[in-house]
Amino acid sequence: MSNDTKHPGTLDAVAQIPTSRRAFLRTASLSAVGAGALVACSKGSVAVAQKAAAVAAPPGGHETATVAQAGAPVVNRRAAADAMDAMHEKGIKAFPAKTAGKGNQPLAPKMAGGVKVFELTAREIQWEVAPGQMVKAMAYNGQVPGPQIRVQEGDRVRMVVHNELDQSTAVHFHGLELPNEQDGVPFITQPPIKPGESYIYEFTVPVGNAGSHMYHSHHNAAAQVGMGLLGAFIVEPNRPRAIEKVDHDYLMVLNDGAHGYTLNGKGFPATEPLTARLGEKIRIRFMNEGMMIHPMHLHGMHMTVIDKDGWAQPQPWKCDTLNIAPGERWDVIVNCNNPGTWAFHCHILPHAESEHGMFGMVTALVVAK
Ligand SMILES: [Cu+2]
Repeated sequence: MSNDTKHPGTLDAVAQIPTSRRAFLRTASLSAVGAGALVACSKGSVAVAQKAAAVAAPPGGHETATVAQAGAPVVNRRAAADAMDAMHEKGIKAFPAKTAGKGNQPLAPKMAGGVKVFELTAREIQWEVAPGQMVKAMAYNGQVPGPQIRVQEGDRVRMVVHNELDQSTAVHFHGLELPNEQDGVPFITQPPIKPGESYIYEFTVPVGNAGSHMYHSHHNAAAQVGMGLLGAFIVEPNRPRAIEKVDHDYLMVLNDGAHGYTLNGKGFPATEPLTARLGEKIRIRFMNEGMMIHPMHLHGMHMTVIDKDGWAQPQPWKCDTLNIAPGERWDVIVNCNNPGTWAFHCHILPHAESEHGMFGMVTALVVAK
């Protein structure tokens, strides 16, 4: 009978269990995990596990049945489930967890003769990406994402950039259709900004170029953007559409570099929930500063997509899962008509959940009655 648990399918299933799951099973104090228990954790081999359990279970004791093998230690499946569930519950109960530092803070410009002047200082910092988890970051003005810049179509803007990093950098204004020399790409449109140097960009935001744009490093960018040199550059339209009139305007900047999977610079449970009252309309500006796609899925309500990369869609369209590719910005409206706390997460599940519970690209939309 123990042959059942040595079926080739069983071994395949065990081989597919990621290292971290095996680590979990060890740390869950399961006395010498037998093949039967591993199978029980693997969806693909449920039938095999059930068969093994049925064989080993005492009559009427299915709920807390132990899986036994000749010569193998006994494992309590219920205890294993409880241990895993406790980790999941702990994460949810901690949400939203307080951490030091907050990104996306609005940066007020200084006015200089009709020009809106913004100052950015790039510097290496320590950043608390999740509770107690400090990481090395490169940040504008000490924030990840960098400060939120909001201007209007037609504004004259001056960006003063100070480089206090140990490496050169440059700033690209992603989505803005600027004169070539303001594009921020070293050796194509400008020299790199060396450590200790400052550089000034100045341009007029084109009329007709409103929407959710970004600014980020365009030098050693996989590392620099991955470590936090990025931010939102939002251009308000001169003539807003009726559909843009909302009660809350939320930013959701996605990243997947050195800090893991993050929303607005934090991983769950340190992510911030979106909140609204029943009947309110919210706008969410998704921006992907990472290197992977992230299909963002909202539970309980649909999203109405209005803009892609700042450009109005020919017609608003609806979805509940919206794929955000690197470099893309998508603007959606949610009519918050379903009360409750709704999970809101990337649906590439290894970006959001493990046997230890939820992490990374998970937040919630809380609709209060
Ligand atoms: Cu993802």
